[in-house]
Amino acid sequence: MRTHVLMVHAMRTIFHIDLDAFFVAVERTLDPSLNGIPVVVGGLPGGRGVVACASYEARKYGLHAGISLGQAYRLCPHAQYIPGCFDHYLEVSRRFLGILGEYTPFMQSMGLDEAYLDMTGFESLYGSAEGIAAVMKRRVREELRVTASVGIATSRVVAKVASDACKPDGLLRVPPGQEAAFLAPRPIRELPGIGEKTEPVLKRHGLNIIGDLARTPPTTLRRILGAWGDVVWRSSQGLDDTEVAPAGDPKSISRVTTFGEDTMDLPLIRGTLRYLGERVCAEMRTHGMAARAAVLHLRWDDFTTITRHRTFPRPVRSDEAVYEAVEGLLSRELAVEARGRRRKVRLIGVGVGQLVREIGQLTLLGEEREDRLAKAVDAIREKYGYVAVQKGLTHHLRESFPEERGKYLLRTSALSR
Ligand code: DCP
Ligand code: CA
Repeated sequence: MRTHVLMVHAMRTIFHIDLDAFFVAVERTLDPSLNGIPVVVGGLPGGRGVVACASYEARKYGLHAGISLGQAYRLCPHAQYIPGCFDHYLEVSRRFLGILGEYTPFMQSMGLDEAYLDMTGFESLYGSAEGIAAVMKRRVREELRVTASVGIATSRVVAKVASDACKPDGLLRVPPGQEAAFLAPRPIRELPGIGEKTEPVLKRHGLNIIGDLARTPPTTLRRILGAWGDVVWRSSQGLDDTEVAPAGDPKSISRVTTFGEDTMDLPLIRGTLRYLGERVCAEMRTHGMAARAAVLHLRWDDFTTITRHRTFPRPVRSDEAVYEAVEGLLSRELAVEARGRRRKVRLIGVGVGQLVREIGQLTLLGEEREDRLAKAVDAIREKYGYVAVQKGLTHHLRESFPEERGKYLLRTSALSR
C-alpha cells in the first residue's frame, strides 16, 4: 500500500509500456533480413498451430495473433513463417523488465512484454513524465534493439488505451482531466475488458464507441453485462483506481494438469499429484514462504470439479507434508467414488495456500534436515531440470509424459509451466 504517496499526490502518473510485435521484433534482432517484410512467428505454414505474432507489415493483410497458420497462409502466402524460440523471448523479456525496474519499484508486469509502472512523484526527480518515458524507450531500443510504446495517464486503463493507440514506437500522454474526451471517440474494443465476446453483445445494443458506454446509465450496463457492467462503465469514463501492484509475495500457488485421457491409473494419478506438489513447493520455497493449507483440485470425467483443503497446525514447506495432505484428500475422494459412480479422473492439481513468510525457526531437528535437503534438490533441479532428481513416486511418469528442458511436459501447459 502506498497510502502516504497517494495522499500527497491525489493525481497519479501511470505508465503502460508494451513492446511492439514482440516475438517478431526479437527475431529481427537475430536476422535483419526480416526487417520491413511481413513476418509471422508461430510455426511453418503447413503446421497446425496458430499465429503467435504477426509483424505490422503482415497485419495489413488481416493477420493477427490467434488465427490459424492455414488461414494466415491463405491471406499472406509471401510472409516469412518462423517457428520461434521461446527462450530468446524470455531472455529479452527479463532484460526489458530489468530496465524498467531501475526507474521504479512500483511495477507490475503483465506478461513478457508489457508492464504498468506507477511513476507518481517521480516526474520531478527525472524531469517530466514524457522525459522518463523517452529515456526508457531509448534504452530499450539501444540495449534490446526492439521498440516500445508508452501510454501515460492518471489511471491504468487510460494508460493502456493510450499505449495501444500510439503503436508502434509511440509515446502518448493523456493529460489529467482529458481522460473521458480521449476515450470517447474510440471503438469499444479498445477498452481493456471488452473482448471478442463482449463486443458484439454491446454492439447489438447500439454501443459502438467508448463514449456510447460512458453515456449509458450504469444500471443498463449491469443488466447487459452483470456485475462487470459497473467496471466497464467506470473504465469508459477513464475512472480506474486499481493500483499498480508490485509482484509481491504470492498468497497461494497452484498447478493443475489435464490427463491425456481420463484415467483411474492410481500410480499415474498419485505420481502426477506428487510431481505437481513438488513443483508447487519448490516455487513456494524460492519465495521463502511456508503453507498453512494444502489444496487438492480434482475434475471428474463428467467435468464435476471439486476443491478440498487441509490446514496445518503449523506452516509447512516440505514436499512430503504437502503430498501427504493432498494424497489424504485424494484417497478420501477415490474411496467415495469406488463405492459410487466410479468416474475417471480428468484433471488433477495441487495448491498451497495461506502462505506465510517463513520465520526461519524450525523446532524439530529432523525438519531442519528435511528442509536443507529440499533446498539442495531445488538447486540441482534449477540447474539440471526436474528430472535430474526423482523420487520413487514420480519416476514412472517418464512413461506417461514427454520431457522438455528437464521438465515433464504436461498438457495444460499454460497452467503447468
Ligand atoms: N502472443 C502469443 N499468442 C497470442 C498473443 C500474443 O503467443 N494469442 C505472444 C506473441 C506476442 C507477445 O505474446 O509477440 C506479446 O503479445 P501482444 O499482445 O503484446 O502483441 P505483440 O507484442 O505481438 O504486438 P503489439 O505491437 O500489438 O503489442
Ligand atoms: Ca506487445
